[in-house]
Amino acid sequence: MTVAERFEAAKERYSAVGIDVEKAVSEASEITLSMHCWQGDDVVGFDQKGPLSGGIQTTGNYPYRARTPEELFADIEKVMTYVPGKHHKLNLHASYAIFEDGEWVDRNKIEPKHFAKWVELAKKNGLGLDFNPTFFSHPLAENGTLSSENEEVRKFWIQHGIQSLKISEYLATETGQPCLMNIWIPDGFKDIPADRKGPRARLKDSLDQILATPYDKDKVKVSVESKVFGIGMESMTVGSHEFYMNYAAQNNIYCLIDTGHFHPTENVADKLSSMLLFNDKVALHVSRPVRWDSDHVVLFNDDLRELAEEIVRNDPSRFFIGMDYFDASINRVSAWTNGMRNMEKALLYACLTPNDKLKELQDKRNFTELMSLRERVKTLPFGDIWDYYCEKQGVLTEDEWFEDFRKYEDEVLSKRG
Ligand code: RNT
Ligand code: ZN
Repeated sequence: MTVAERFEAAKERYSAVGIDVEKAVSEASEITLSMHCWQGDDVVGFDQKGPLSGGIQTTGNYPYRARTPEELFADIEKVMTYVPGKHHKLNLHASYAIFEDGEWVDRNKIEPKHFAKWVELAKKNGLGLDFNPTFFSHPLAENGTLSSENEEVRKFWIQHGIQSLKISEYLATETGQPCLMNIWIPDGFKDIPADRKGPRARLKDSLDQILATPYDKDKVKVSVESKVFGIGMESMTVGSHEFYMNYAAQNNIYCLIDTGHFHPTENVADKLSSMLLFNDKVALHVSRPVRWDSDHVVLFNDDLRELAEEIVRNDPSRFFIGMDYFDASINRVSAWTNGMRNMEKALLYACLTPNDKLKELQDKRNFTELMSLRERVKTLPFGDIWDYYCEKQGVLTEDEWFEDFRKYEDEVLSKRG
């Protein structure tokens, strides 16, 4: 059977539970995902020689890591050919500044021009751009950044934040779309701190100083990302969830919820509706926690489906959906692709869920039928709609993309040293 034939048959099955498949397909394709640039090179970036630091780690040594802007760009373009959806963005980190003609400047001096090549890439591929200052993998980030007790160090990182605002504004101007600038810092303590308030007060003051810099609030949206712990920061993180939730509310900026940054038994999907009652938007880093790590490749699993359902039920345009995972133990291009496609799958799956009907059953407290309908939906031929969705947008289907990727690995990636 062709994809079109399978689609027609599947459509009938979905109509039987009241789902308008064409509408679902078109809704899903309008949702914007921001693809992180850092899966392609193990979060190494171009501005430092040292190792990744800040309580995040990439493990594994699969070959063919992108080592230059050209290689990373080629891989990004390849991944994008496998991702359906019409309006995507690329999410950059400051450490991916591109220096030319032997120039190099430190993070407190980076400027828009160091991201001109990224703008070119974005424009060529019709992508928006988001930005993250990089408060890790740097000699001055070893003992705290925005919360540091060393005033010189703290000043350096405040200036990095200010430069990042300028760069974000430039990215927004160039792409004609708002740029989300997300702040995550690795500051924290391995063991029980004697003073929790001091570091948090300094973080608050540092953020105040960064945000006091004039910037165009229509173009740049600022978010702050919390984390419950990091490797080597097991006892306390300065940027906790309570800290940022209050800071964001008071300063009219956004909270970013990374799905890997909570205790493993917390349901992150459950948090979104609460956030939306008090904020016009919520920012996300979609990631997959596994025990103590937060950044495994995103899979099409229950957690992701529940997250996507919350997004779809509560108006996808109220979310900044960024991806955040990295794995160096498998091919980086296929890891990247799987995570992006899985997010797309979960959103399409959520659009193909009879959400109104399920809500009605809940409101009638008819939990008997609610459970049964939910389970019935799970056995509908979702794969046939997914393949149609891919094909319609000129992207290879589930049976096809991996073979094509293999060719890229053989013909392009394997030539890398
Ligand atoms: C780390 C945070 C942060 C980073 C990226 C590279 O735990 O999730 O978002 O993953 O900024
Ligand atoms: Zn994150």
